[in-house]
This record gives sequence, structure tokens and C-alpha cells, in this order.
Amino acid sequence: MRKHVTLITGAGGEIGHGLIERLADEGDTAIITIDLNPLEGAFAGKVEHEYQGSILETHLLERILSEYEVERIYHLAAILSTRAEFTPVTAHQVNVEGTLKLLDFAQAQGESHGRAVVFLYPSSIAAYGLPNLETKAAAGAVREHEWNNPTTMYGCNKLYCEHLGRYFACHYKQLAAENLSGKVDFRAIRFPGLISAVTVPSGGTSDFAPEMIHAAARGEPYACFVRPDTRIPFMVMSDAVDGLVRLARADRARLGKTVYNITAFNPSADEICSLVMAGFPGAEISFEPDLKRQAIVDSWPADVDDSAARSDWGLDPRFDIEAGFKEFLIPRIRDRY
Ligand code: AKB
Repeated sequence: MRKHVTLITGAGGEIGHGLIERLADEGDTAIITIDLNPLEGAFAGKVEHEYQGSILETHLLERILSEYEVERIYHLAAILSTRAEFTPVTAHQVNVEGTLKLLDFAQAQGESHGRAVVFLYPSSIAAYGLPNLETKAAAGAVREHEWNNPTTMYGCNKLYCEHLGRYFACHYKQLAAENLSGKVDFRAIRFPGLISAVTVPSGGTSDFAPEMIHAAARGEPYACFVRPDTRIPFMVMSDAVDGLVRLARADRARLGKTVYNITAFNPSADEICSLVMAGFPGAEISFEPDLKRQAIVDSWPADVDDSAARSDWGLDPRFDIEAGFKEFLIPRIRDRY
């Protein structure tokens, strides 16, 4: 008998750490992981088995298929927006071909044990593309079907994989004699910028917020790579993890969409700076916009409408911006250093 488990890919990343802790604390599922790097000690002890390797390695997925019954997949492995612009073809291979392999794996799992595999996919606000600042200001809180014109390889990857997941869920092999669809229960969240108290991100274009806080806590000067007026949606990492778990557990019948916006607050970079200065009065923060990275963030919405997530599956972020910074992020990041 194969053990029933939850699979997390990219488990060693920012979201992965928080997700392993949350699922291990709740204890209602065994966890297996895939990551290029070994899990840090504290996390390795919380999982049933960790596979070190790439999601592109077919033999790895075949081995997992033979050893475990996977009931849920949190597919976190990805190359983020800034890094993807330096290696777009590699980003496509990881972000798209990797996701296709995981969807095919989920389909095979569903066919083998007869139940739909719940597939959680972290999409991104990078799936949006607003043409200029005037349009961005006028658009306000965009809805899922609006402005789906991404300008980055990462954003294109995320938008396409949203459709790929919906294909596997609803139209897979639609001309085959036997109806094989319905084995993948695909559920996606378009994440805003995420701020973790534990890890500093790498390779993202929303990283200016966490980088600013962590640099201040280390007593290091920080040159912010976007303008002070730059505004995009953000969320504290623990609320992002809570969103994934809530959506994973939601009754399928209540879900009117396969892709959901979520957010908690949408400060300007200058407002973030003021909160960081209040927490670290000696912080040295300057603004030195990188015009190319600035153009990416300017194409992302100032805010998103997450009413569908709140009504369909109970999105309820714990932290607004004041509590998020003053009660959670700044105290924990201060303690970390
Ligand atoms: C990035 O900056 O690329 C990510 C994202 C907004 O999806 N953090």
C-alpha cells in the first residue's frame, strides 16, 4: 500500500518553509518534498521524505508515483520575475515545462488511485500588465479577468500555466474514447508581493519591501530600486501560506473560479520606508530606481480585487499593514539578527 501524502515542490523556498511548518504543526498529512537543495535541518525533520532534484527529472516523478499516493500538490518551484529576465529560456523550462510535468504527474496519480489530486498553483500579480502609470492609477483594484497582458517571461509563464491547469482539470484528452478529465483539481492564487520574517527573497521584483526591512535590521544601508511612489499589493508570508491551505481545503462546489486574486495591503515604497524607519530609527534608506526593474513593477497593478477569494473560500488575512509591520515583521526580523 502506498502511503497517502502531500507533495511540496520548491519546498526549500520562502513559501515552502512556511508551508512545511504549517502542515507539520497541523499534522493531518505526511509531507514529501522536491527541491534542488537539501532542506534546512529544522525542516527536514518535519517531512516524511525529501527528494533532492529537479521537477524536470521524469525519473524522480515516476519514483514518487510508485512509492506514494499523492493527494495534494503545492507546486512552489519557480524562477521569479527578475531572475527570469536574465535567463528567459531556462525560466520557461522550469516554470512551464516543470509545471506541465507536475500536472501530468498529478493526472497519473489521479488515474492510479481514482481520486482527484488537489493541485495548488502559486500564480502572481506578474500575470497582469498595465501599459502605463495613468492606466495603472485609473485601473485601481483589478479583477482576475482584467489586464492579462504580462510583460515578463515569469508573468507569461504564470498566465499560461493557469490555463494549462484549467485544461488538465476540465478538458484533458477531450477527444479520447474514455473521459480522463477530472483527475486534477487545479486551484491557483495570484500572489502579491510577499514579505517573510524568516527568509530574504531572491530573484523577485517585489523584493524591495523585504530587502528594505532585512537590511535595516542588519544595520546595513539600503538603496531601494524603485521610486518612492511605487505602489503594488503585498501580504505577510504567513497569510499567503494560510491562503494556500484554505484554498486547498475549500469545498470544490463553492469555487466559482480556478484562479483567485488575494491581497492584504498595498503601500507605496515610501510608506514602507516610513514603517521601517519607525521600527529601525537609524536605518539608512535611499531611493535609486533601476529603470528597467521599475518598468516591471509599474506594469503590475496598484491593487487587486480579492472579493471572489473572500466569498468563495474565506480568504481572511490576519495582518493589515500596521499590524503586519509593527506587531509581526519588525519584531521578528529584529530578533532574527
Ligand atoms: C516577484 O517579484 O517576481 C514575485 C512575484 C510578485 O510574483 N515576488
